[in-house]
Amino acid sequence: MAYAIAYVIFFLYFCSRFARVRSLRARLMKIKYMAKIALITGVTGQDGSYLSEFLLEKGYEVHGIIRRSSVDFRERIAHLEGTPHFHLHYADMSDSMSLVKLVGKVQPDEIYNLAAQSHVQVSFDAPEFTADVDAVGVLRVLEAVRTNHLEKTCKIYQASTSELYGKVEEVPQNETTPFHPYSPYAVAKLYGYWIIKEYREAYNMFCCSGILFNHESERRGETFVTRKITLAAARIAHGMQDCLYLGNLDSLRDWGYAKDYVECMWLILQHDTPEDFVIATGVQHSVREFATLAFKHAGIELRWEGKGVDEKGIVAAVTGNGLPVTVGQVVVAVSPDFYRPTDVVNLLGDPSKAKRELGWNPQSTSFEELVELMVKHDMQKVTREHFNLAEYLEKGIVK
Ligand code: NAP
Ligand code: G4F
Repeated sequence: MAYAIAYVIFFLYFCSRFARVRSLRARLMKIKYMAKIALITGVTGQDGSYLSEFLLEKGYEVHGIIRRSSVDFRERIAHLEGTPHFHLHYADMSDSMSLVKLVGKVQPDEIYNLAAQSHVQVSFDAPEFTADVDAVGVLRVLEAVRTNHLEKTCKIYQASTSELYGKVEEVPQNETTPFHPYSPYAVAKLYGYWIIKEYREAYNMFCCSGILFNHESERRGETFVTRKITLAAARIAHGMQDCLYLGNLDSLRDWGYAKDYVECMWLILQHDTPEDFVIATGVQHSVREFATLAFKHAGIELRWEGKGVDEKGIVAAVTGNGLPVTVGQVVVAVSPDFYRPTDVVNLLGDPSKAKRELGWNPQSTSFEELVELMVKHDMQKVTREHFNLAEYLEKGIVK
């Protein structure tokens, strides 16, 4: 009898040890094969959508923050919704508690903080909201990580901007160029840049800023100048709009392709040490040059006449078949509505450090290719367009 009891006890003990070893082994296997977890704020934006695709392809589990809105269709990420390893959560950059809870729940290895009120001109109309989201929002993300005791394991990418150089103090701009922010947006982003640097030094956190110059795509918001131009060129070529109204045509930008730039965000977090990087193409063009090339791809050659507010873009030749425009017609005009109280007019980035240390190719998509792909996309889009934002833009109702 005693033998039988001893045998049962031994058997039960053996089973429990075996189960524990098995569960430990399962846990180790899970750690070994577990996908990295990324949390993206601003997942519905231009960059957030490309970054989600990029990280999912790399095998990440991707979590994104969305805001409640009266329209539920999230155009840029609609194709990802419902795919495995892609999860959306409600939170807001102005709501610390929502961020603390979400970071605790998701336990991310990497956070990409892309959420922002990202329109420079709008920041003059809504400066306080811009400061709350673009400046204090960064602090809230950092504190959410610390509150959940993840500061040793969770890396953070901050979407910083060439707008920090603002009223530029040198051309081209690199990581050592002094900042001179020139809009409420840039001032808010400057706080984000410094608080990231502060937490890196004070708490030894792996947090970095990518100082990204303008990057565009067929998913670019329709009120940024490049997309406003490509959409209008397409609409004018289809007889759906008469004239495009712009602000400062002399403004110079270093424009790259957003899809190329999200790779850099990831590379910055894979670097051995947490550092800030300028991400740019090193090539500069004016708004006027962008418009000339965009209209050319839509089948309309432009010539320019006049100066300042009186400058006009006039049809010089029609190269597209059967376009409803005539030589001599004014298709671009200037409206002071699109002038800014202070404007940043000379951005040109020096991406040498990113090239050297991250092995990133700053010119995988050229300016010419970028303009062409955006116009091609919009020529197709306008034929199926119902929502008439461009008409509002033409009338200057929204900026
Ligand atoms: P975007 O298309 O305007 O996207 C901004 C994103 O932020 C959207 O997903 C938006 O959500 C979200 N957002 C705004 N306010 C929020 C809030 N209170 N709570 C949660 N989410 C909020 O911008 P982007 O061009 O992708 O740029 C991404 C980031 O890079 C931004 O921080 C921008 O300032 C910075 N940046 C952009 C460029 C550029 O050339 N694109 C250059 C340098 C830096 P909704 O969809 O709900 O509005
Ligand atoms: O396309 P934009 O509105 O972009 P901006 O101001 O450079 O800001 C973008 O790039 C920044 C990086 O440098 C980001 F941080 C920011 O989030 C955003 O993505 O304007 C470009 C230039 C400006 O000088 C503006 O004055 O184009 C000029 N412009 C001329 N006419 C116009 C217009 N801009 C807009 N949006 N609309 C016009 O009609």
